[in-house]
Amino acid sequence: MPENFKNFIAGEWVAPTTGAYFENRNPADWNEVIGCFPRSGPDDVTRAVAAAQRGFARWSQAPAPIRGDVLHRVGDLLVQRKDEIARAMTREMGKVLAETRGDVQEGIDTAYYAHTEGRRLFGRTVPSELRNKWAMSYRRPIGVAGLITPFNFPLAIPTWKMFPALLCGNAVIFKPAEDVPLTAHLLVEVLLEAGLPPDVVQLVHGEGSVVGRAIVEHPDISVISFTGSTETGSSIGATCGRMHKRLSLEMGGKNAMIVMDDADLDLALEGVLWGAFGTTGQRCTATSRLIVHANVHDRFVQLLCDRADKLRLGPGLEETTEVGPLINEDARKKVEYYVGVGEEEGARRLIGGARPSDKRLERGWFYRPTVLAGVRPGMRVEQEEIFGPVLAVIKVDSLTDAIRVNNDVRYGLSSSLYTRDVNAAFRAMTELDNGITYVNAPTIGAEAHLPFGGVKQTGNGHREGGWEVYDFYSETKVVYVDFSGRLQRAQIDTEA
Ligand code: UN1
Repeated sequence: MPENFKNFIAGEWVAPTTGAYFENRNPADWNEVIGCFPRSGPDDVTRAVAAAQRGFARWSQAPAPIRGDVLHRVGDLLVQRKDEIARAMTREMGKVLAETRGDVQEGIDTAYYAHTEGRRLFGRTVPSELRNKWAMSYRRPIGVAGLITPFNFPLAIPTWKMFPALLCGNAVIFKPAEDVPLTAHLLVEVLLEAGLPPDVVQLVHGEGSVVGRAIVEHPDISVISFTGSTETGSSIGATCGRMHKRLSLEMGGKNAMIVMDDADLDLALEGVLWGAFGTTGQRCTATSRLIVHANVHDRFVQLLCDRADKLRLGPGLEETTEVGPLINEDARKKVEYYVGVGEEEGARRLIGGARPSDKRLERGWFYRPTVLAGVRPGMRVEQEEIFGPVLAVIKVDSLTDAIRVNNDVRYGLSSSLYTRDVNAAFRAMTELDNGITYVNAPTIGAEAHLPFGGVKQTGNGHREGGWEVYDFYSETKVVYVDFSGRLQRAQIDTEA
């Protein structure tokens, strides 16, 4: 019998009030049940919020450097448990071990960065316009934050949200994606072992339409951070707008790599293989469009297909595997649907477009790396996020065209340009309409200490990571101290 896992609410591991559970299966072999996790209901969220409010009352009073010390210990424990967590993550999520180790490493980096921020959290002291008066700002915790996270970075993305939220003195309610509850469980274990006061973190498993919704709609949760689809993000945005909640959204992408005719093609080839087929194409930052200059198009696409067709599919736990499975049946159906759409639209399927024939892989959600050539701007496979190992290739005649094609989608997360021309590189840096642009590197691989996020319908103006996210999880308070001993009227009593 698979183990029944629990929620963590009010300082205890507890069964859900619903008594219901869902199965967590290995996407590389769906016969393997990893465990059963709570299919929680709104009452579990209500209990979690009450506990988080108690947690907040205490934790918000702890000095920020002390909060930072707890996060340092979290980083140390993640270092110790890196391999164990990576293996658990590969079992439930599917991506290869090198990548799940990288996912844990991103959490470690985020923890150590948060620790340093505990001794910064800068406010400002600025001159007052009046004599004998000081004017300054500092940062205060907000309250209870609701964090709703996706399957593709089961550890890193929760830490991007949770560690800054905690460092700023908030309490958190964590609702991980249904596909990756085990990694979430392990992360909460680590937080508790590191000495985080138990009421400060609550873990509530379950479905987005039930638990996620209850979190978004709860009046005592004042901050929401969500990573996932643009459609869900829009509806969360409507609720948060109505309820005056602070909201950070990180949503879809349709990221392009541009390869100019003066590019180092060997370098660009390694880049596109990693950007398009790493994580089986399931990154928000994945390279899903390849925009190639006509002068090198045929040669580059040939090189790409030769290599991509040889990528080794298999279970992520095997060290020789290069591409793991998709996350679940719906994900594979979506990929199959879009490959069909692309062919109907007139794209040419050069490789892939099918499940692997290998019998060994028939109980997993595998799909072969797929390259669609002859894609024209405006086709659905060029515009819509597929979230799988499908690359749409568009031929262009100039950098101007390449930039236009890159920008002409509703998303704006990351972009990439391969060239040896410094002027072209700087022009692209200025004109590519994305939150992140890479020069001579693929569209994936953002580092934890820089702001991460996109423009247009990828986000709503906030950034995760780096220094900027600390503004999101704190409230600015301004203090004026008038030590003149008399009434001074701003904007009126000014004198040189
Ligand atoms: C995501 O794709 O949702 O930049 C996050 C990267 C990773 C994070 C990706 N560091 O590819």
